[in-house]
Amino acid sequence: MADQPLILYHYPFSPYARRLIWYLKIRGIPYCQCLQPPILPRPDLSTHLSLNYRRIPLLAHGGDLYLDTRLILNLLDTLFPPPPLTADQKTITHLLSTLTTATTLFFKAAELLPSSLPVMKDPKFLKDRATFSPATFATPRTKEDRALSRAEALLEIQSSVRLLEETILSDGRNWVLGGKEPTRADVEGVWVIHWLLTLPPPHNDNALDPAVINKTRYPKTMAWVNRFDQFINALSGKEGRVIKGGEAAELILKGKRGGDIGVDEADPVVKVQGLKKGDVVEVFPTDTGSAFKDRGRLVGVDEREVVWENEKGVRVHAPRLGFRVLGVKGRPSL
Ligand SMILES: N[C@@H](CCC(=O)N[C@@H](CS)C(=O)NCC(=O)O)C(=O)O
Repeated sequence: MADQPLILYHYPFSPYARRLIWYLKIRGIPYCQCLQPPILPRPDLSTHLSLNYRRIPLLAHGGDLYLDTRLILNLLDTLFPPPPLTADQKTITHLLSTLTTATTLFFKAAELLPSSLPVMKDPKFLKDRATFSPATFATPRTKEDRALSRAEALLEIQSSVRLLEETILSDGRNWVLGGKEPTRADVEGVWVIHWLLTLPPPHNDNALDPAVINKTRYPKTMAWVNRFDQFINALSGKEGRVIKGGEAAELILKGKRGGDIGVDEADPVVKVQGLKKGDVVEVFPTDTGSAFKDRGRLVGVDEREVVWENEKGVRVHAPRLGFRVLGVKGRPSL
């Protein structure tokens, strides 16, 4: 199945999308990219593929469409297995992913995006993001509340930088797993702090107060982010071929599909709702973009992913953690 095309839907300034682009480039995995607007609507997804999910990035592999970078990185490792890791290396990679994708870290970083950034003054962008993350973008706050909230956000980012400085990078290694080149572990650890540090000046300093996050306090982490940035910059020009939404949809709709994982009847969510293969389900993320729900016939569920087929016949995969799967009883049509 690694012979099926990979199509990445993204826009380049998405820090989540960079997780994938970097990994694809570091591993030399060929892919195509279908560029999306940073705000809705995205007809390449909503019209061509009948998808309501509003987050970026997504990755299609043949006739299967995968949501969420956590699931997508695991897919890439299944399709293109990296060199074997020790148990300790697997643990570090996994825990760094947990730190940056399953905590409030990203939301704190988003809170630090400075109002000096043109996008943060764009009413269309702010209105769009209010439907994505009401807690961050739609909650009215006084200037003082906002200043305190940003200060607390900076403290949380600082604490994650200190963690890296005092643990995994403390022995002066170049890369998280100690090899000659970055691995998935570096991608998992670096993307949030890299996002803010590499905002164009002066916005980077407006986001991360240089009196708090600097080379003197955190020399190893700052050098590592810089090293990673240089490594990635040296790979520029190796981006995938850009294709239009129509071509991408055509490839997906006629693409070969992967194997069927079946419905695990012992799965707690399956069991409590009595879900069966073919039932109509509604699936949506529970943290951001929760108002954008997808429907389809249940194809499979295990502890890692839920798979459904939507009205266009697209087979969609979402991770289990951070997503809700609801049986739609009494309304069996899509
Ligand atoms: N857990 C998701 C989060 C993805 C996410 O929040 N992406 C942001 C862009 S960096 C997003 O979708 N923002 C709203 C949008 O682009 O519509 C993942 O790992 O893919």
